[in-house]
Amino acid sequence: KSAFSTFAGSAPLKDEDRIWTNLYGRQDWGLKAAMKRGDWYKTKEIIQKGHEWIINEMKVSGMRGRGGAGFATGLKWSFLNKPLDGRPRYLVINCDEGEPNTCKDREIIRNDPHKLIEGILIAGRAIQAHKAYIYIRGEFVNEAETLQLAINEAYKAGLIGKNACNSGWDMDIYIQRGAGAYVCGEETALIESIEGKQGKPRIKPPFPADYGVFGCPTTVNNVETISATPTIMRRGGKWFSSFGRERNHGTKLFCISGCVNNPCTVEESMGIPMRELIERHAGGVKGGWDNLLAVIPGGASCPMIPLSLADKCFMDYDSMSDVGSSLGTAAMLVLDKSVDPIKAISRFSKFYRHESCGQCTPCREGTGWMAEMMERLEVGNCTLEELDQLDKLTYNIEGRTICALGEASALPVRGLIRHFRPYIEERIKQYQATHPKTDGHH
Ligand code: L3W
Ligand code: SF4
Repeated sequence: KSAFSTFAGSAPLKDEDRIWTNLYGRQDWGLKAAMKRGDWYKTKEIIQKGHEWIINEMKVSGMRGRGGAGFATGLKWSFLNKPLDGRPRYLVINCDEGEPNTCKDREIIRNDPHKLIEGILIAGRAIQAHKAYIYIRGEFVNEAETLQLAINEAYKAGLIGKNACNSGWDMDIYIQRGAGAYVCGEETALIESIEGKQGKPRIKPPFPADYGVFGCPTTVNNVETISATPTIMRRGGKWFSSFGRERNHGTKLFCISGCVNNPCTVEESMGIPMRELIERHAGGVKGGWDNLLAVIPGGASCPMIPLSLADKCFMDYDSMSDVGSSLGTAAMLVLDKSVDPIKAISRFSKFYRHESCGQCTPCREGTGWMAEMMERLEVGNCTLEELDQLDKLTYNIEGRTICALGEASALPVRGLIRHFRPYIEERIKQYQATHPKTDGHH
C-alpha cells in the first residue's frame, strides 16, 4: 500500500509530547535543571521492573534505531535476553555522528545530556550490562567535556556507578573519543577503535550481539535512540507508538540545512510531510517552494528527491523508500535552483573516496573511480557511454563490500543520474561543442 494514501495528516507536535525538552538550550543542561524537567524521575522503579519488562516496553513502542538503519530497538535488545555465559556484556553508544548534514546527537549532548546518561542505565539493565562506552567523534571537543561533566554529576549523586539510583544495579560509563574517521560510525569499526585498533569494519556475522567489544556480547545504539528511552519507559511504549503510523512510530529529531531560511534541528512526529517540515520549522526554501531543486533526506547516502516528489512524500522509513530513497538519519539537505546538482554530488564522491578504509576492492577502487568521473562530469568532460558505465558501476559496488560505506557512496550518484540525466547530458553536449575532438578525444 502506498505511503501517500495512509498518512493521517499532521498537527504540530505539542510541547508536552516533546522528548528533548531542552533541545534549544533554553535552560541549563545540568543535573538540577534536568531533574526539574523530569529526568531521573522514578528511575529506580524502572530498573527494578527488570530486563524483560524494559525490552517488552521498547518492543511495544515500535522504536526503530535512529542511527540510520532503522533496526527495531526492542528486537536488538532481545538478542541479549538469554542466560549470561560468563562473559561481561557491553552497551556502546554511537555518538560518532559523522554523517554529512547530521547534527542531532550533538544537540542532545549539548542540551540534554542527562537523558542519554539515564537512558544508558536503563538500556544497560535491559541487556544486562554493567559497563557502557560512549564513542564520541573527535571533533566534538566541547560536547565531550559537557558529557563528562554530566557523567561526573550523575556519579556524585549516586545515579550511576555502584547500586545506581539505589536500584541494586551497577553501571559504569566511559567516554571514548574518536579521531576523525567517518567509517568509525559503522558499528564494527567503532568496536575495533574502542579496542585500540584501526577503525576497519569487521565482516558480519558474527554480529556485535554475539561478538562485540573484546569478543563479548555487545549492543550498539545511537544517542537519539537511547536518550528517548527514559521517556518511553515513563510514559509507556503505547504512548510513543501513538505517533506516526504502522512500522514508522514515534517522534524524531530532524535536521534541516542547506538552502532554507532557518536551518534547525527540530523534534516532530514521524511521518510529517516533507514540505510541512521545511516550511513550518526551517522558514521555507530560499526563494519559495518552487525554487526547490531537490532534497537529500537523511545524510549523504540517501538518493536525492526532486521537487516533483518532494511535495508528495512524508518523513518516515516507508514513504522515503516509496520514492526511491531512505530516511537515514533524517538530516535533510535542501538544494535550491542556484545549486549545481552535479557539483553537489561530486563533493560527496570526494568525501567517500577520502573516507573509504580501503579493505574491499569495489569500495576502494570504486569510490576513487567515481570521484574522478564526477569531477570530469562537473564540466561535462565525459561521453554518454561513460555516463552509462558510471551508472552501472553503482550497481557493481552494491552488496559486494564488508560495510555499508561502499554502497552508500554509490547511491547519491545513482540518484543524480536517475533524476537529472537530461541536465547531465546537456552539460556533456555543451562541453563537446566547445572542445572539438582531437585524437578521438574531446
Ligand atoms: C543481531 C542479526 N544483530 C542486524 C543489528 C546490527 C546493527 C543494526 C542495524 O548501518 C546505516 C547505513 C548508513 N543479529 C542482526 C543484528 N543487526 N541484523 O542491527 O544493522 P545494519 O547492518 O542494517 O545497519 P548499520 O551497519 O548500522 C547504518 C545509514 O545508516 N546512514 C547513517 C549513517 C550515519 C550515522 C550518524 O552519523 N549518526 O548513523 C545514513 O543513511 O549508510 O546504511 O546494530 O548489528 N541478525
Ligand atoms: Fe572499508 Fe569501504 Fe569495505 Fe567499508 S566498504 S570495509 S569502508 S573498503
